[in-house]
Amino acid sequence: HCKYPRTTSIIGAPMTFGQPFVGTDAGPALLRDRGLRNVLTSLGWRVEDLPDLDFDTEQVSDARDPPNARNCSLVAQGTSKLADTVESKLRKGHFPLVIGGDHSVGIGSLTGILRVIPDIGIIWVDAHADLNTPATSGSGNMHGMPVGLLLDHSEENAVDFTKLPGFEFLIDGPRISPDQIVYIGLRDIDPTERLWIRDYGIKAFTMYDIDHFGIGKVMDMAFEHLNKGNPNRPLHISYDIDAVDPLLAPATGTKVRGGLTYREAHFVAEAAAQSGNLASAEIVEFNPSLSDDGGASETLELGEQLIASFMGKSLL
Ligand code: HAR
Ligand code: MN
Ligand code: MN
Ligand code: MN
Repeated sequence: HCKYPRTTSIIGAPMTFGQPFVGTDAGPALLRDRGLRNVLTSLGWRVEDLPDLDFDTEQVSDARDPPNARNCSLVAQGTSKLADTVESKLRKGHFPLVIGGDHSVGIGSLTGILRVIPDIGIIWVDAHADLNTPATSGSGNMHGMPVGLLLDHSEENAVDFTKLPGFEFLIDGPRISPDQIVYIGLRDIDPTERLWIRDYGIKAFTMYDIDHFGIGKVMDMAFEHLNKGNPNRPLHISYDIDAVDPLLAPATGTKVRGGLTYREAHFVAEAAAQSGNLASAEIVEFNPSLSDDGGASETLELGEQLIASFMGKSLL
């Protein structure tokens, strides 16, 4: 008996509205064109390759969108669809594999997962903490907010979803408790994010920790934290490609130098697979139009290889 569901559903989430650039919508199609289905099939998965979610690109932003939550109604429309899709695939026993799209898709993936597995442990691999809310974000870009919107905040920091057109579905939606998520690879953290990571006691392994302990020890500590009290706790990995060093993954919108090496990037993914508890995954923030041809295909190739690693490819 294996712990993995035997079928994975590839869910293309071609979202661009969580950040200012065009191009993040190309990720799902380009990964499919590279042969993602075959990669997964060769790892033993049955693959349900769904058509990309239909994120309306023609609709202009709602005039009520607040400036501190840009394209709010469009992000809400897409992430609401994604939440429903992820929820229904999990209920069928499938493994949702969400391909972004910018990281605002995490709002939808996590909401869908939490509806079915409220206790899911979350591995957030990213240069950024994505812990802003409309009240704290300096940019108003919602790809910097997925964790911030869904966190079970103290009363004073709580998000008012009635002020975010389209996000009514989150008013009574499920929340992430601060001990439910672990960060890997952080190196660009805003002041309020830093404050909240400390005040809420969120487990965060920055690049400093990876340099200090090595990636093996860091992942051991990450699982020790998430598995406290339940060695079989189901896990979700949310992999932002900008966690990887921009020399290796240049085709992404918010590059931060000093990221994961090739092997560190894979080790995180391999360790997640090795846990035997992975229940769902997402990979986000490819933007092939932000790099020349060489950089874009290099980044997508790395993405494909990382997917293979967290979907169970082992070196031996
Ligand atoms: N913290 C910054 C902001 O909120 C930038 C974070 C967004 N960048 C990402 N997400 N790619 O990981 O605007
Ligand atoms: Mn089984
Ligand atoms: Mn991110
Ligand atoms: Mn990021």
